Amino acid sequence: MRVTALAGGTGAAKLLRGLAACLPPEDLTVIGNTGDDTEVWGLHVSPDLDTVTYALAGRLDVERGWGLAGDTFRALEAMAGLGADTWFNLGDRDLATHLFRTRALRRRRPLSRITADVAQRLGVAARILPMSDDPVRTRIRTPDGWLGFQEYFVREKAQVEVLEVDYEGAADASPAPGVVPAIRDADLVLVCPSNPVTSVGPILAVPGIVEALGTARGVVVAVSPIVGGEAVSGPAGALMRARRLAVSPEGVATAYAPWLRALVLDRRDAPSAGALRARGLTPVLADIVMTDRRSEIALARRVLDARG
Ligand code: FO1
Repeated sequence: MRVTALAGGTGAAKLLRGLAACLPPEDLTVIGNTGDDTEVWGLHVSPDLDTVTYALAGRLDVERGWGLAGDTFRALEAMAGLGADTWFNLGDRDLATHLFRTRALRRRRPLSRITADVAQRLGVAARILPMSDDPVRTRIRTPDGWLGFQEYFVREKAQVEVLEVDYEGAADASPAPGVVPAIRDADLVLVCPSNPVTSVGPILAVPGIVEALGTARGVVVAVSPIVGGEAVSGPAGALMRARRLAVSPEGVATAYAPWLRALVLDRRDAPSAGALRARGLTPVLADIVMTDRRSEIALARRVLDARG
């Protein structure tokens, strides 16, 4: 069964690990958010592409949810000693990925080719595609002005009020090669339990992707990142409110309407099932919160069964 997953952030990595245990890896394509991309010390960092790649390579630092397991931070210490910004922590081995990517980008190699190079070198058989090879940057408007996503999420620890979210560059971006066919031709398209506004939103903002979702030949299923009225992790609640979305399974359904067919929600949110059915969606109850490998695989199996 060919599965295409739209992914971003830490919630996605757990489910993708579960999926990789249930599918032949060559049947899995992941379309990664690049709205979180940022420049650190002159290097191009693609956090969501790296998190997905590291997760599928079995190399992710699962405690942090980003970076490489067992990494050291000697270069970071040395940069601090030189007075450089160090609020965004780059590990020593993680740096190699950013050096490799930045050098290739300077040689005008497309991000999609670079992402495939890194995945192949790390032994990942699944296909990982950036949503676009063109620059798209999520920006957050606060009472003190606009912030880049990492300034908001990491430097300010998401503790500032969100007035608006913008996907700069999205209107002029095109889906990366392979993205539209991967959505259109999959047996199952899965929206991972990622932040609907800043992890999935940028993907949907790339012209052509929502149309592909609307004409997908397979079932389009999302896993709710909201359980019991709040985000399982991260600032999804605040960002959904900024987008006037209810922080609930219904709000997730609104964010993904009209192309979503089924929504996997936590058993605690069973009361939302009726409202979802009334909107023509198939609610699928599951244990959404993944705390270990067993629960990651259990949720992945539940999602694959949701195909009906
Ligand atoms: N998240 C943090 O909260 N603090 C960090 O210092 C940090 C560094 C970092 C380095 C590389 C990378 O790929 C991700 C990193 N992240 C960090 C996570 C990053 O903010 C992602 O955008 C989030 O995972 C949300 O997508």
